[in-house]
Amino acid sequence: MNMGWIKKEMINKVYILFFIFSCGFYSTKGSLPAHIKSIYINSIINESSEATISSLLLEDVTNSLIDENIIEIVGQSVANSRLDITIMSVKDAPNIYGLNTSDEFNQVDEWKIVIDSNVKWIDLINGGELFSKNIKTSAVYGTSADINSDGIDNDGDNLIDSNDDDEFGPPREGAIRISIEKLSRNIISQITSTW
Ligand SMILES: [Ca+2]
Ligand SMILES: [Ca+2]
Repeated sequence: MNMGWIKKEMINKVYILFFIFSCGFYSTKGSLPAHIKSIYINSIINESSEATISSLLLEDVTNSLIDENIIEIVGQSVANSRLDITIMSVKDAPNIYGLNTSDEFNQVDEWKIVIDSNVKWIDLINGGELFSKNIKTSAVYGTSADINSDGIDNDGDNLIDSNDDDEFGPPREGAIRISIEKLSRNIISQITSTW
C-alpha cells in the first residue's frame, strides 16, 4: 500500500463525509417540524422608549401571518409554538452631516432610525427554539414635513417619494413605520424559511 493510494482513499472518505453532511443540511432545510401547526404571539417586550412601536409591530406581524395564511394563530394554552419578540432599542443616528454648506453649525439633514430586536420562535411541544435571531432594521428620514416629498429613498428600495407607496407621513413617524414593516417582513420570512 503506497502513500499515494492512502492519500486518495482519505480524500474519497472526506468527499463522502461532505456528501452526507450536505444531504443532511438540504433535507432538513425547507421542512417545518410536522408537530408545529399553530402559533401564539406573545406580548412584545419593549425595552425602548418608543411606547407605540410594540402595538404597531404586533399588528403588522399578526396581519401578515393571517394574510399570507402561514400558520394558525391561537391562544397560549393550546399553541404548538410561541413567538417571543423583544425590541431592545430604537435609536436615531445622523446619516449625513451638513448638506447645507451655508450652515456653519453643520446641521444634521438626514437621520437614520435603527430598531434593534431579538425574535425567538419557541417549540412548545418538544421544547427548545425553532430559531432565535437578532434583527436590525432601519429607515432614513430628513427634515422635510413629509417623507413623501423629502427626495430621500427612505426604505432603500430604489423608489423615491411619490413613486413609492410606502413613503408617507411625518419624517420620524414615517421612518419608524417603515422600520417596523421591515422587521415584520423579516420575522415572517424567518418563520417561513424554517418550513
Ligand atoms: Ca423608497
Ligand atoms: Ca421619501
